[in-house]
Amino acid sequence: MHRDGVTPWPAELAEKYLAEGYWRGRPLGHWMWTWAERDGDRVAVVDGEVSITYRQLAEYADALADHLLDLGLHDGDNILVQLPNTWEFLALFLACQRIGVAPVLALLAHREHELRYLADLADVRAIVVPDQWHGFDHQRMALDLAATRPQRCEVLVLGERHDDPAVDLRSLLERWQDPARLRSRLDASAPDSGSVALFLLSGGTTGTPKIIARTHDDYEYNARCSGEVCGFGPDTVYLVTLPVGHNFPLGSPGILATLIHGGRVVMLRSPKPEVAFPVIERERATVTSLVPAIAYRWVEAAPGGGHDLSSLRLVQVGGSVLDPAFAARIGPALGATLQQVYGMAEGLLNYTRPDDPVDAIVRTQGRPISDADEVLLVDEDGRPVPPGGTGELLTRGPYTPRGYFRAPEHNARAFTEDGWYRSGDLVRWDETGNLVVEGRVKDLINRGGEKISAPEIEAVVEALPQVRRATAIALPDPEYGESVCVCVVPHTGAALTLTQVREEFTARGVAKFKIPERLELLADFPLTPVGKVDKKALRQQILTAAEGRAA
Ligand code: OOB
Repeated sequence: MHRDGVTPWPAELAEKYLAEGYWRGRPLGHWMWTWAERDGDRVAVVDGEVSITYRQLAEYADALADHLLDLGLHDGDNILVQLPNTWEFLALFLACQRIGVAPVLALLAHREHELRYLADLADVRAIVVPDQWHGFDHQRMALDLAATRPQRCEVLVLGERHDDPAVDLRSLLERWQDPARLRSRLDASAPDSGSVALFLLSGGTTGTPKIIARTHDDYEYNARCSGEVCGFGPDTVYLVTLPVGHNFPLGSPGILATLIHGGRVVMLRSPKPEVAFPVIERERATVTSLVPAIAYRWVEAAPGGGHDLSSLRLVQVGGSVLDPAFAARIGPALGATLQQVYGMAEGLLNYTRPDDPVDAIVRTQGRPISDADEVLLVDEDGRPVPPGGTGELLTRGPYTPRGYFRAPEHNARAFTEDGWYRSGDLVRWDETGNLVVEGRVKDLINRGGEKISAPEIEAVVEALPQVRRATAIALPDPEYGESVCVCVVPHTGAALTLTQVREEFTARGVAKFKIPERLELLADFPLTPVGKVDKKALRQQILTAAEGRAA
């Protein structure tokens, strides 16, 4: 079903991608049964004590899809999904793929502020949450949010349902009908492969967070091709360490490529080494993906950690800058090959190849997966930079959509007229033929791989009565790479503390990872020649002052 606000690929390109086999013209829900026919009795997903075969997974997903239809959800509807790394997430994801319902993949860290925005933007018809997570009552939050939606909005709960309007997600998996009959009925209502399969949250844009509509065709290709590049196959045991709603563990190559290539997915609730290492040993995990902040903890914990990690072959690290000196330690410490991943929810995926020279693996962020990926590096005026020069990466290709969802004004800036996505990343081609990320021009803070939009933070702080102007910048952080610092010009005579700022974020229900870790009160901001806040100069000013204090 067509959704308003999705920018399609130009028709002649879509035909080419289909004709040349980049896109295969089948929805993900169709592929689910292809996998089940191929590998029915093999284990598809392990979650703690639970092991589920490919056939069981497909049958659970079908049962759930049938119930979603009963709840009134159908092709063209969107739902908000905020779930931990569980096999039920996967069943729900696939159930949606059967019937054309597109999940908007939120993070567990998101709170009312983010969920309300996403629910409005995608006009969601259901919200799926755990009952509780780390002491927070997601069920209550979802019920409150659903109650204020202009249209009927179901709340599906994984865990203990504590309120009447909520639906127990597990009960929808358990009620079985004749699987064969159900299967042919659902086959008959399969969505179009060019329609939206899922919505990813953008980590790459400026201003309010945007969402990216990924189609069945493009996302299947993105995962399949990534899996080929990374050597995924039937013996792959992929450990899901990062939150499932992220593009990296979901489809780069992640969970989907593991299923496409006949491997086994192992769900993990927490990336902490003390949780992950015993599971790697028990399940003989062969590959996982990490952000640098977590890779750091693993490397620190591995020697003498007492766990057998010898099954690990490939450790993928991406999402934010990886220091080359630290990168060099990862492979030896974990007894695996490092693979750097420079990706984006907007599409383009770059990987170092397992057989690249060690030096390239340690120093570069890899190269695109597809011969149909186009990459252009441009200067501030949009002109291509000379060979070897650094420029903003622009990209187009078979899995890089041509616009954000329902964001026409923003799209006019984020995409060029001929459909290139402006990544906001400053990169260069290295002599090895791989890309190196050198910096960025977009206004965000990358905290351990979680992207935080600076204007979103500024809007919250500027609403405080003490504040005349606020600006948010990234400061270096030993653990997360970057942390959020807000700089404030207060009204005359007004006093403001970091605690007050943080309380405002909490009161508004903003995700914790976005809450500023530092506050700087200033008389004025340095400005650029055109009168905008000069964030680079501001950052330098604060770092220099801090050094002065330390000396
Ligand atoms: C991944 O996706 P997003 O959408 O959360 O963030 C994309 C942005 C990129 O534009 C870039 O600024 C940054 O994150 N980034 C990196 C990087 N990988 C991503 N910066 C430096 N080095 C890297 N290796 O972060 C993502 C999606 C799929 C796979 C891997 C990461």
